[in-house]
Amino acid sequence: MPPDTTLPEFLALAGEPVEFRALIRQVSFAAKRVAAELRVAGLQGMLGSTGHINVQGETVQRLDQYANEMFVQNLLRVPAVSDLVSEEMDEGLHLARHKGEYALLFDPIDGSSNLDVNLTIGSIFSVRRPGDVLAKGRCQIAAGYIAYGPATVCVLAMRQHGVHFFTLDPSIGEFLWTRGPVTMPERGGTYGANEAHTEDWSEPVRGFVQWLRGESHHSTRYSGALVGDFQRILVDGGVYLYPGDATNPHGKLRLLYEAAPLAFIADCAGGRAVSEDADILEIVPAAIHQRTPLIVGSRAEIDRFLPAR
Ligand code: AFP
Repeated sequence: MPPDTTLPEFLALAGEPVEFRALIRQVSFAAKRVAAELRVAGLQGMLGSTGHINVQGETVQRLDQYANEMFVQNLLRVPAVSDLVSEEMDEGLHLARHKGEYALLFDPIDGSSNLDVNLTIGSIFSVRRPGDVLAKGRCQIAAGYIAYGPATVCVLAMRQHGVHFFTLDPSIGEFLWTRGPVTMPERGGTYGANEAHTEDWSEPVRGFVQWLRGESHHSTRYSGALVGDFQRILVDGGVYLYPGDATNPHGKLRLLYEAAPLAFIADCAGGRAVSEDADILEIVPAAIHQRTPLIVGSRAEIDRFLPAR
């Protein structure tokens, strides 16, 4: 792939339908707006909270609200998108006047606690058929995330083409193809988890982390933002864990727009994602904001925690 291939060119060369290309174009435009806002938020008084509590029971940061508005506004322009599900919206948004080929499920800002301290955060998205919003994650058409770090990188996974990285060139405002198809290493050298909850974890989880830390000589890398920790694992291998604990017995992360898209990306790259007793991609959601434990990463290491059936 030529190094200056833009995201739209890549999708056209890949033969993706024009409606799907329009959807990804608007996702990438929303991401560019969020990236631009993040660069100046501290200068324009856009940090801090709105004072509102969302459906998750979490305090909404100004940038959470801004990013959600950018995704909604931009996706409303795509006639092929009939349904939107967002972490920041209590209910799904159905657009009856639209044709109804795609639903977009997204977490507009993942890692909000990193906003005021200028650390990596992300946006996560999942593309489904409208009738599959509450189907298992294996039915996803595509999934991806944008990591807002030293560079802004869009990672997009599609079944037929694998996982590809596109890096934003701010001088021309385009996401340019930079690598892919990406394969997740079979094993890694780090694991990410909030070990303050160790005492609440199940015995199998505690034993697995003990193995990672001991016999497997993994180091800890945990940033407070799933997207940044996942990006490390996708490139270098390893494991990220957010198991159930006393505060979140069913896990903290949301299935539809956090765990399932990352599980899809991991699967397309040769990795694997499980809850504590099932493959994430096989879980049938009961509600749009359902939570799940998430243990994701290098297949050989995940298989050791939960042998593939
Ligand atoms: P926020 O978006 O509320 O900061 O949560 C981020 C997150 O969902 C995920 O990105 C992190 O890995 C995890 O939660 C951090 O949770 P803890 O602060 O409980 O470790």
